[in-house]
Amino acid sequence: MTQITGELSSKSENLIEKENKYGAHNYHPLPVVLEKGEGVFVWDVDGKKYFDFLSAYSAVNQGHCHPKIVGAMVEQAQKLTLTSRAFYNDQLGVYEEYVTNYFGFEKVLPMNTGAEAVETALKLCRKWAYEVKGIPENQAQIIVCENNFHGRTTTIISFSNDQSARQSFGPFTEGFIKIPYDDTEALEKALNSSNNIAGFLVEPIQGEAGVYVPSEGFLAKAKALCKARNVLFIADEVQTGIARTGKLLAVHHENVQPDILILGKAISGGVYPVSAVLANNNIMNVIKPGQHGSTFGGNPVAAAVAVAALEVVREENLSENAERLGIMLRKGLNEIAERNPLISLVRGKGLLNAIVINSSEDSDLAWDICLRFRDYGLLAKPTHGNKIRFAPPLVITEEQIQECLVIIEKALSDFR
Ligand code: IF1
Repeated sequence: MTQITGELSSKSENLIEKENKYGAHNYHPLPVVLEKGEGVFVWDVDGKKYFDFLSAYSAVNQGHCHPKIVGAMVEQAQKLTLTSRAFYNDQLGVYEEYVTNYFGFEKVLPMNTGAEAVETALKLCRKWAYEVKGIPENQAQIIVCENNFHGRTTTIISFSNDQSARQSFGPFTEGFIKIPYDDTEALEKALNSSNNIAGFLVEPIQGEAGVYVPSEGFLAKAKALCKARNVLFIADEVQTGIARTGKLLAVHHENVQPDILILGKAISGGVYPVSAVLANNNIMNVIKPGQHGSTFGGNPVAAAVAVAALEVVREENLSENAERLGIMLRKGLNEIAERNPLISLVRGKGLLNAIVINSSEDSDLAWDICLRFRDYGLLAKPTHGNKIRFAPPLVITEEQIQECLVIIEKALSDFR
C-alpha cells in the first residue's frame, strides 16, 4: 500500500534544509529527496518508490543505473580516468569510430555538457563560415528560434528570450537573428536577408518551451532552405536525441541529416557528463590543434560509458519502445482529458510528452498536481507554469504505462 501523507520525513527535511542553506538558490526542486534508482524507478530516503517521469530531462533514457553502462564506467574508472588530450588514450578512438558510424558522420568532437557542445557547434559554424564559405571576418550571423533552450552559457543566453535566464547577465554576444519557431516563411526571409548567414540552430522539438512539436515537414523544409543558401543546419538533439522521440534522432522523423549534430544527456545514459558535436570533414576540419578543447572532453571513462550507452539503445530497441509506448501514453492521456477538463491539451512525440493544464501560466495548479503525483508515486515537474512533462525512461513497459495512467488520473481527479 502506498503511503500518502503529503508531508516530508524529518530526514528529507534535513537534507532539503542543507541544500537551502549551503547551496546557491538557482533551482526550486520538487520536495522529494532521492537516494536510489533502478530502471524506471527511483526511491526516496524513506524507501518510498516512484516512477520517474522526467528521466533527468531525458538523460536517463536507458533507465537508472543501467548495469551495462555502470559496469563500463566502473571497469574503466579502475583502469584509467583522465589523460587530458595532451596524450592519446586507448578508448577515445574506439568511441569516435563507433559514434560517427552510429550517427552517419565523418567526425566527432567530444565535450562534456550540452551547453559546451552547443558552444562548440556555434564556434565551428562561424569558423566554417569565414574559412570555407567566405563570409567576411566577424560578420557571420546564426539564425535561432524564439523560445529556444540551448543551455546556460553567456553566449547561449544571448539569444534566449527567457527573461529569467537573461536578466542582469549582459552584455551579450552578438551575431544571432531570432525567428519564430516552426515558421518556414520567416526562415526563408531571414536566410535571404543577408549574405552573411552561417547557420540555423534549431531544436527538432522545443523541450523547455513545453514540448512544442513543429508542424510536419518543417524540419525537412528548413534543411532544404539552408542547403540552397549554403547555410549549415545545426540540430540541437541534446534533449530529443537518442531514441527519446521514437527514432534514434528526432530529425529522422523527416529523414533529415543535419550538417552539425549536437548530442548530450542520454549519450551517457545519465551516468556521466558526455556531449558530442558531429559533422563531416569539410566542416570539422576547420578546427586545428589549439583552437578548441576541454580537459575532460573525450576522457576514457566518457568514451567507454558512451559506447555502452549507445549499445544499450540498440540492444534494447529503445527507439521502437519509445514510439510504441508513446502512442499508448498519449492515447491514455487523451482519454483522461475527455473525462477531466483539467487537461486542456496532450502533445509530444515518442516518450517526450507534455500535458497542458487548464490554468494560467502563473497559477500554482500544475505544481500542486505534481506534488499529488509525487504522493501517489510518480515524479514529474511543471514547466512554464501550466505544462507538465511526461518523459519516462525508454525501458518502461506497457503494464507500467497503464499503471502510471491510473496514478495520473487518480491524482488529477483530486483537483476537480
Ligand atoms: C537546466 C530545460 C530540459 C537542452 C537542449 C542544450 C541543453 C539542454 C535542447 C544544455 C538542457 C536541461 C538543462 C537543465 C534543464 C533541462 C531542460 F528545462 F531547461 F529545458 F531538458 F528541458 N540543448 N536542458 O534541453 O545541456 O548544458 O544542461 O548539459 O538548465 O536546469 P546542459
